Amino acid sequence: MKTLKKFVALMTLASLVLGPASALAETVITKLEQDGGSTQDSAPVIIAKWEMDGPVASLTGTDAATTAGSQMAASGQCGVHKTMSICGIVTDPNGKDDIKNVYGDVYYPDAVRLGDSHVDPITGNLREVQECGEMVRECTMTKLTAANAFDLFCNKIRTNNNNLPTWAANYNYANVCDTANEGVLAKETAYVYCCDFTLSYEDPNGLYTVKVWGTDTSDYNSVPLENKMNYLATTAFDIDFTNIDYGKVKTGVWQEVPGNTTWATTAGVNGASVKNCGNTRLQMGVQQNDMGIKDPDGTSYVQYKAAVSSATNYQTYGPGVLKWLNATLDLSEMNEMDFGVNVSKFPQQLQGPFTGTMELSGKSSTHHVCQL
Ligand SMILES: [Ca+2]
Ligand SMILES: [Ca+2]
Ligand SMILES: [Ca+2]
Repeated sequence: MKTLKKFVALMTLASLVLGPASALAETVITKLEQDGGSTQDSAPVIIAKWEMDGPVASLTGTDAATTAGSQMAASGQCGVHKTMSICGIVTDPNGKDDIKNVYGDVYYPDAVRLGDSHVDPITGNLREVQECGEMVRECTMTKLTAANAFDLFCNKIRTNNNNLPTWAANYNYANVCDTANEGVLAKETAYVYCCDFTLSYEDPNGLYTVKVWGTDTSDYNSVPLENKMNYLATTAFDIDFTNIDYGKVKTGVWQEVPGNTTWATTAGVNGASVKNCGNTRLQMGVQQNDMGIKDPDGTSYVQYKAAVSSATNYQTYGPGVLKWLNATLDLSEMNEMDFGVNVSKFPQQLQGPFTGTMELSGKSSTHHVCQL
């Protein structure tokens, strides 16, 4: 025992001599707080805010629907994003030039989980939500010239899209635009700030919270002004095949033509892949004609089957029937489409080869629910 105690004592001494630098890793607590930060009477004031079709430079003042507030439309094309401009009218009790920075913050719809295929359009990386309704991104705004600000808000929006803006209490078009009412844009006592925000073609449809807030030279933060922007549902898909060739088919034997998960840059024959290009989840439907394999009285001898993804079973369907396939494609998911045909009889009066048509349809499916 004595020997052991000595050993411990020696070890303690050794660590004292070597000091903290001998550690491989140490955690140190750091701390700071913002000088200013909390809202004060002299902080900037967000008078009104809105979203419109971008980019800012085109000063559109438009959105996708006449419904009150802002609605944005997705492209429905893979890789084609939507540029949305976020704007706010900002003033400050110390004068408009006391305003330092103004930001637009966009938050995902609360209830939506993105799935495993969602790619952030700015970073190019896969992105899942870490918490329900988390911030998508923040953009830093720049101010418009007084002339552009007045024309955009007091002419274009007031006249053509009157119900677009969200207002802070006690503000309206009269006390923003009319000289007789000391309008803040008419008298140039406020600025309009805007930024461009990229909505991916595959950002989920739904209600996004959008906040505009600012800071001043004393580092005081405004109260944010927020609304809900509705990214309207668009269901769309793309395929990388123009033909399905079943090849040589034996009577009564299923002939399968599996797809693949390799996207063909030029659409061709077989190797079928489908990709979700909308902002909803996607269910695929398929319908085929009888390829002319029938008797004169209309009796048909063809059956088909199809599946999306190798993880689901084939579903069979007859000619002329629209079959909705069970698998659902997540946002921007690409997957295979597998097809099969069974000809129970080749009528002797007919000669091949036989050709027909396949119609593919897409319909929206509800998003994954966020329950993190
Ligand atoms: Ca101020
Ligand atoms: Ca609208
Ligand atoms: Ca393919």
